[in-house]
Amino acid sequence: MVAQLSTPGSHPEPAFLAACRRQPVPHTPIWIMRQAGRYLPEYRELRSKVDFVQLTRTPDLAAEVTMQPLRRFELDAAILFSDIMTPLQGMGVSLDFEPGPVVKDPVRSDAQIDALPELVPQRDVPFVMESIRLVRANVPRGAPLIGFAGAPFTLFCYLVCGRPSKEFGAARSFLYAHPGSSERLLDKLADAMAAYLRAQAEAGAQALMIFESWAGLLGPREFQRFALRAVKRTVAGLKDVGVPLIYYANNGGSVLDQVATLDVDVAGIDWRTPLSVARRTLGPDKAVQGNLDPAALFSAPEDLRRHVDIVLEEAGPAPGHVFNLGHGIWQDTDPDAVARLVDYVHEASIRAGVGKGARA
Ligand code: 1CP
Repeated sequence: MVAQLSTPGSHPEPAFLAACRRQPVPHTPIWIMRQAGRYLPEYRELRSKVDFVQLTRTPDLAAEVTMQPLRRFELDAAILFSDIMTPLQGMGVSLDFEPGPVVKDPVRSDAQIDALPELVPQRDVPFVMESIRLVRANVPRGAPLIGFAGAPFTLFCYLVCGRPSKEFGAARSFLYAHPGSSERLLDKLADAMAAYLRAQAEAGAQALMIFESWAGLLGPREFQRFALRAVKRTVAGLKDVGVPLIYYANNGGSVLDQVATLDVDVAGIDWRTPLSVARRTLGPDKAVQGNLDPAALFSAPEDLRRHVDIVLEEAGPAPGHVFNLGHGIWQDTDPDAVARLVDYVHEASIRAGVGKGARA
């Protein structure tokens, strides 16, 4: 957790960082999961010339793609252009993006688990830290930069299953067939991600987000035994890192009570759980991030405003709300709808005076 001190005479903190720390803000800050990517013509243009892995490994290109959405929209934060699988590639895991990650040799034996090396970020993925430094030096409006990693269980899903899947059956059955080996693999991933996230903060990332994209695959008992235990280990490794931590559990409504026990500043909420319910379950010590349905960006403009009003209302007047979608933006979204969304979140939250109220 982060100390809530502000230095007298310093510049006002960016709204995104203030909201993460549940401090009052002039407007509700907004950024969008997957904001750098295929719905943007300028991304597709660059991608037509450079393959995805090359983009992530070339600091000036990764920094450029990170900043593309901030030039177009008045977003309150940038997120590093990279992928949750990038550090695993750095650990020697051979994989392709098609466009989702496909692992050449899925990890299914103790020998493979033992062979996974420790991650040394400066040695194995130095381009990530270099990209962070470039973004920090050039980002429009001095917007804060979010570094990120996959949560151990979500990485486990791709490593064990080998490719994107609706059910990740091979990964889920591995948990039951080999619980001890699963825990060992999750522990290794947890430690690697702690080192990775710390290195990102040291390079200049001003907040760190952990993506548990496949939280919804597990019942509450398995979530607790495998996913929560492992991510707690990552979070424990980041205790004194000094920047806000965000944990996002997609389709995580049934495990929110468990998320409440995680020592992070912000909980990312998908669109299936109203923010008022999330706030009640999480208690006053966590900010919330979310949670407009990505499909709502296909509404008529006046309807989109109504959907935004509902999210702002559900978040309530207390500080500690970062507006976002409930999951990543769809690639066929009209960028003009994003512009309308960003501008309206600012306008409506200023009008309503939300985020300035007393703490809940
Ligand atoms: O062809 C291309 O251009 C590659 C498509 C692509 C992109 C643009 C992939 C492959 N990854 C990314 C970038 C990316 N991935 C970012 C940075 C961009 C941004 O957010 O602005 C981030 C934060 C991620 C994180 C990521 N990758 C997650 C967690 C977030 C989430 O959406 O749940 C996950 C699950 C992945 C795996 C992955 N990598 C790529 C794809 C298409 C996928 C999803 C595969 C699947 O559905 O299982």
